[in-house]
Parts: sequence; structure tokens; C-alpha cells
Amino acid sequence: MRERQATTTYLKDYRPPNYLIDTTDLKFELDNEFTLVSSKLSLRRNPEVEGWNSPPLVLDGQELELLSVTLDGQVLSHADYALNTESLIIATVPDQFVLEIQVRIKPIENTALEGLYISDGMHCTQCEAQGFRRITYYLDRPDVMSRFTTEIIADQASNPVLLSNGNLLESEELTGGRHSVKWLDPHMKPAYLFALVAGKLEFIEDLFVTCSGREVTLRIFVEAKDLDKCDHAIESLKNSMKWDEEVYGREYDLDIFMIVAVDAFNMGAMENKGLNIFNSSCVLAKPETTTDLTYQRIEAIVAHEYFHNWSGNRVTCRDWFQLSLKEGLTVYRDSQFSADMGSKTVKRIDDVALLRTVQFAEDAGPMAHPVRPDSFMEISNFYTVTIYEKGAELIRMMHHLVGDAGFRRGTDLYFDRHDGQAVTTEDFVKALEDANQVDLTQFSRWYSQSGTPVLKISDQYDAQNQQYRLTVEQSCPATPGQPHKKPFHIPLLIGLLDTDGTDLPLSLQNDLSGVNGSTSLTLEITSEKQQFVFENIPERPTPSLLRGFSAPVKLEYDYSSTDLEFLAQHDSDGFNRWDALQKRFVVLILDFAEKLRQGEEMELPTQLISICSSVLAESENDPQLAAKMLSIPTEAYLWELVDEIDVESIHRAREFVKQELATALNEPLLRVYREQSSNELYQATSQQMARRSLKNLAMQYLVWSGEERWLQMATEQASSGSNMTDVSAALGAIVNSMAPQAGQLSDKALDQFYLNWKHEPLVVNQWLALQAGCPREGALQRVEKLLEHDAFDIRNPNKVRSVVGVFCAQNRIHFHHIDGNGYRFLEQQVIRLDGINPQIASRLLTPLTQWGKHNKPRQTLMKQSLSKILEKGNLSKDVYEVASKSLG
Ligand code: B3K
Ligand code: ZN
Repeated sequence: MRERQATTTYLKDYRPPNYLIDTTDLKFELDNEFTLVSSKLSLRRNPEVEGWNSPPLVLDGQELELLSVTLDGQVLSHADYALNTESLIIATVPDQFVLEIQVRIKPIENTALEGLYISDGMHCTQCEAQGFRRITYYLDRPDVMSRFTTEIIADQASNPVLLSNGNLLESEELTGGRHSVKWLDPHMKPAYLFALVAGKLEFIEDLFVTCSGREVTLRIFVEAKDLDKCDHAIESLKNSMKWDEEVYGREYDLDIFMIVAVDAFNMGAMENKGLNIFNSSCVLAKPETTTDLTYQRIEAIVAHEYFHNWSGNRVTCRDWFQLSLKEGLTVYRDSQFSADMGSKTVKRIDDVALLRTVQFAEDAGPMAHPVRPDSFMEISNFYTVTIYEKGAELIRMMHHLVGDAGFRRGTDLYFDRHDGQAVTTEDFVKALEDANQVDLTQFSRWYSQSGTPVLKISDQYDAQNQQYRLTVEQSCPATPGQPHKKPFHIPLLIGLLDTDGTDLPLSLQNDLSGVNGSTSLTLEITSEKQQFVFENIPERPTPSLLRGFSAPVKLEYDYSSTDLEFLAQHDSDGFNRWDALQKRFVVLILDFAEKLRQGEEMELPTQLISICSSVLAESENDPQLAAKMLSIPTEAYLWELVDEIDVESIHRAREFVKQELATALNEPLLRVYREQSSNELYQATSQQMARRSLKNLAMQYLVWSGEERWLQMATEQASSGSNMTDVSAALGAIVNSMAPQAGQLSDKALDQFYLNWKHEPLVVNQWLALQAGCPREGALQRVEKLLEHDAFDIRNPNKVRSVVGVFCAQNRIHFHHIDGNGYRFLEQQVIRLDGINPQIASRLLTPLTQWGKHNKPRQTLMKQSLSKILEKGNLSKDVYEVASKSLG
């Protein structure tokens, strides 16, 4: 459906459905060209609707060929219903009735990958958010929950495996080489959780015994060639099931849990009841083909989709404005799980890094929206970092405010109270309030107000009275549709360090909470300006503010470089130790960027070198944290922190710091590289991953120093590394090196890599992404060439993301080249893709939407490209919404 019909849907217009569907019996007859979908729905009037005036039945449907409609056994004629591109309307229906509908669809022509489509010869579905209406006419909204049965009939040879939600009821051989199966899902569910898979698949199987002793069969379905890549996912699944029982008291509720891997998928994975469908990149792993990062990502996504069984499926969303009800909560749950499986501090660092770059940028741009939005044109555009990651931060803050036991009481009440219901974010907050007798009214503004709050903090030390005073002021910039904000309720976790770097016991003046004396304290910020006075502070302390990033805010406090260096060495909060060093790097890089503009000399401060060198010296204690601490802030983060982005100076200043630090630390880096290199058999344990991350960071630095011998060393690792983590880190280091000799070495290494791995699509994606991100001259030409390569396929979202996505979002110096060619490239790709896959096209647009922080010439070019897209006309709702909102 194209822009002419692009209307806005508002939360304030929400009305309960007029009709409910108690049971949904589906029959799919799969054929190469067409699929016949027959449905039998038992409907009744919704008793909750007040002032009943026998409204028409309006079923959603898109791109369907209607064959027949029968109401209570009577075939309806054209005069009995109306049909348009979005719905089937039956003007008069009884209070209770059975509707039978037959439609024909063409999965083979479905390139949007929504509804029923074909991925690599296999039938599969994606129904969230509004894909079910591309399968049959239905009340395609999450507050209509129904009991589903699914019958599938298909050719046995080409589709030996036929899957749907729930438990398998029966299967039967039919004549003519066909067979049929029937699945029953006993749990009521909205249509967005429906799934069907048919194809040539094989599976690995395991067993999980739940806490109450029930046996659950676990199966992962993949193409035969991938059977050796399922172990990690199944381990992750078992760990998740156990964790959810232990931490949230949630038990699985069917006899079988299935995961299917497909190649063409718009996002990471989908939590369909009992039948999760995964992008193959988020499930398949083996040491030779998969990096540690992907191992961790798989663990997190398997857990995420599994956790949805309760936070999303058993308790679902009333409408799509409530998306964060399930996504924020489930991201929070998966982040807790990952923290428990590995390092809490490092997990927090990774989450905050994503939030502070991508989400803060979204909050500052034209697509900013509250965690619970008020309106949308296309709901697919709202699967955002705000809904997911900021949504998770809100849950995290509430957990912080009510404590561990209180949070568990709250989630227990939420799940018990709303099991089988479609509810709102208010219902979640209410359960936490009721279980803890707290008032979260002000806190709830986090759900309705968009934008990133700013906390401005100043301090004063009174030596005579041994008092330390913190003054905290909050504000929040205007965002689209929200010029003024009311104060947020912000948990601000702090500590105070004495001159030795030890935490001081904290006692707050007039504090009645009884927590005085502890060394970390949560200040509850609720007004625009507040003061806190700490007693018995013997000397001027160094404040450690926003420990663990206790709230998704921007902190403004006038730290000196010395303060930051001190905190980087002494803060007892691991997150803040990391953050202090990051902040120190930021100050330095931005200062160098200014020096570059002024043509002044740059010199790395010796104190910073010595801190980095002691991080290396002590890296054995926590190799992964050490690797994080020594990671230079990304361009994305630096851009987020400045008012106007100077693309070149920031890039060059950052390169300079990398190279200088690498040179200064050559010796300890080499020592760490050697110490952490080992011949042990690859295991995806957090200990081994930590070592590899430090080792490869050291190697990366050595290569940055630009010396030939380190490039040779990386080349050696790239060709002989025994696992993909080592190989791809080395290859990445060479590909990203700006040393004069790197170009040739990199071409050679890339060619060899391709030869080795061209039969593994997921490895080929890495190969594409590495090249798209390469900062050497000629980047755009290389990317254009990649689009012509045999390995590229515009219909496969993973390939598009690896090439176009990586170039435009990560290769910043080239995408934002002042000649505007990068922008025009994206403009063309978006237009081309919009005809194929609107969701992917719209997502790729993000870098252009953030024109607001660029200098005038770039702003003009970026806006020109957005206008060109709009001028093209006949756009999808997805792209139309983003492009038009971006131009304001
Ligand atoms: N719920 C799905 C996302 C669906 C996106 C639809 N455009 C995956 C997840 O968040 O678990
Ligand atoms: Zn999710």
C-alpha cells in the first residue's frame, strides 16, 4: 500500500474490537505458484463494547485474492460485502456466527518478507506487526486473541517438514505424493504470533525438563548443510529456559519448542508461539565460521525470543502503541540473562554504548518518539532503539527503585494478573505499584515524554562544616510535538571518593531512609532543581555520578581531566571506571579536532598513556573490561556529543589518538598479545572470549601504529587463525589500516578469505561488511562494485545491511563526503529497495534523517536527497513516513 493512503493512527482513537474470534481454523494448500488459504472463524460480538449498534464487520486484508466468503454456511454474494485494498467489510452480521473465507496468495512474489513468503525455496511467515492480513482476511490486531488450528497440505518431496504453532495433532499421507499435518495451539494468541514453515529441513533435538517435571522437546530446524551449527543455540535455549524459571518463576507451556533458521528475514528473529523463526545469522554458529560477538548475540537473541513466551505471548500488547510493553521488558530480561552468563559490567557497557549513540541520536532527531508513542503512520517504523533499548532502561530504573524482591513481586503480579490478556504499559507499572505500595505516577512520564533528559550537576565543598553539596538540575530538549517537558523521576546513583580513591560512607542531611552510611546512594531526582548535602565529609571528594548508568540521561558535570583520570583508576564502580576513561578520550579527541582546525600541534598527554599502560599491566584481572577500557570512543558517540559535527576533524583527531597511543604502548601491547595468544581448543566460554577480545584489541592497536611488521603479523593471523574470531579480527585490522602498504595486503587477504568461504553465506556477509566499512580512498566505488558481485542479492536483507547499511551508517568519513555522492547513493538504493522491501528501505534511511547536526553544506545535500526520494512518489508508507517527517 502506497503513500496516497498513508494515514496516521492515533493512540487516542483506540477502541476495543467490535467482534472477537474465539477459534481460528486455518488450512493451507501449498503449491509452487499459489497458496490457497481457507479459514473458518467463529466470531461473536464483543460484550465489552458499550452502546451496541450492530456495527459492520471490518476484516483486514492486503494483496489477497478473495475466492469465497460463507457466513453460517451461506455463500455470500458480491452484494453482501464490500472489498477494498485494505479490508473486507460485511455490513450485517449476527451476534454470533461462523465465517469461512477462501483466498489465494502468491508467496513467490512476496519480496517484502511480510506474511507468507519464500526464503531459499522454503515457505515461511512473518506476521508481526501486521503481516497476517497478507495471509487471509482477519481482525489483525493484538487484542483479538484466538485459539488456532493449522492444517498444511503440501508436496511431500519438496516440503517434507510442515510446521506451525503449538503441538502436532496428526499427520497423514495423501495421494499424489502429497501429505498433510494438523497443529493445535491450545493457547489463545493474536494473529501476529501465527507461524507456518514448510520445506526441506532437518533438525537437531534435545530435551528440557521443566521445574514442574514436564518434558519439553526442543528442535532446531535448518538446511542439512547447517546441522553442524546448532549446538550453541540449543545450549543457549536450555540456559534461557532454566534462567527464566529461576529468576522470574516462568515455566514453558507446550510439549515442544521449535526454532527455524531462514536466510531471508527482515530482522533478527520472531517469537511466534512455540515456533520461533530466526534469521540464520542469529542462530547458526561454529567456531570456524562465527565470531565471539556473534556467539554472544545468538545467546542473547535465543533468550530474547524465548523470554517473549511470557513477556509478549502469554501477556501481550493491547495495541501497537504498547509495543515496548513486550519489547522493553524482554530486552531488559535478556540483558539480565546475558549479564548473568558473562560479565555484568561489560554487558552494561555494551548496552549503554548502544543507547548513548543510536538511541540518543534518535531522541535528538526528527523521528524522536516516546517509549509509548501517540501516533504512527507505519508501525514497522517503530521497532526502534527507543521502544527496545530505552524501553528496557525504564524497566531497569523501576527495578532499581523497588529493589530486587520488590521487582520480582511486581513481575509475579503482572504475569498472574494479566495471563492470557492484551494489556498496556500502564498495566505493567500498576502491577509494580500494587505489589510494592509505591507511586510511579511521575515516573510514568518516561513513557509519554520523548527526548533525552539532561542532568546538570554542580558541587560545593564546605571545609569548615565538612559538608559537601550537590546541586542537580534537570531539563529535556524539545522534541517533535513536545515543546515542553515536565520533570522526570530519575534515579541517580552516586558515590564520593576520597583522595586515596576510597569510597566515603555517605550520610545525607535530613535523610530518613535509613540507608545512610553506605558508599553508594540513589538520589531520587523529581524536580527541576534539587540540592543534596552530605555530612561528615572530611575533604573535597571526587564525585562518581550516575553509577552503572542508573538512568538514560546526559550528564553534565565539569570534570577536569585529572578528575577523569583519577576516576578511571579508582572508581569502585566498574562501569564508571570505563566511562571516566571514555570521557577522558572524548575530551582529548575533541580538543585535537579543534587543534586540527586551528592548525596547532597535537600531543598525547603522558598521564593518559601511563593510565592506559597500567590498564594493560593489570589486564589479567579482567581482560574483557581492560579491552573495553582501551577501546577508543566511536565516531558515533563523538558525533552525539558535539553541537555541530565536523566530520573530517573528528575522524582525523580520532585516527591520530589511535596511532599515537599504539606507538606509545607498543611494548606492553605486544606482551599482552603474546600472553593472551593460546593454542587451546576454541570454546565459547566467557573466559576464553575475554582473552580473545583483549588479544585482538592488542593486535588491532599494533596494526594502528602503522608498522609493516604488525601488518605482517595480522596477515599471518588472518590466514592461519583457527577460529573466525581471530581470523576476522585480523582481517578487519588489515582492511581498516591506513598504512600505505595495507591496500595490497588487504586485497590479497580478502580474495583468499572469499575463496575459503564463498560456500558459507554468513561468512560472505562478513566479507561484504568488512569491505563496505573500509576507510581507504575509493570506498563508494568499492561499494558500488560489491552490489554487482555474485555474492550480493538485493532481495536478501542480510546482504543489503552488510553492504549498504554498513557503508552508510559506519563508514562515516566516506558516506558523508562533502561531494554528496554518498547521500545520492543512499537515495538511489532506498528508491530501488522501496519497490522490493519497504521495511528495509525505510531502515536504511536513518543516517539521512540525522541531518540536523551537520554543517550547512551537508544539511543541504542530505535534505536534497530526502526530497528526491519524496519527489519520486508512490512510496511505501514506511519510506514516506520517515522521509516526510525528516524534512519536517
Ligand atoms: N518481535 C519481533 C520483531 C518484529 C518486527 C516486525 N517488523 C522480534 C523481537 O523483538 O523479538
Ligand atoms: Zn522482542
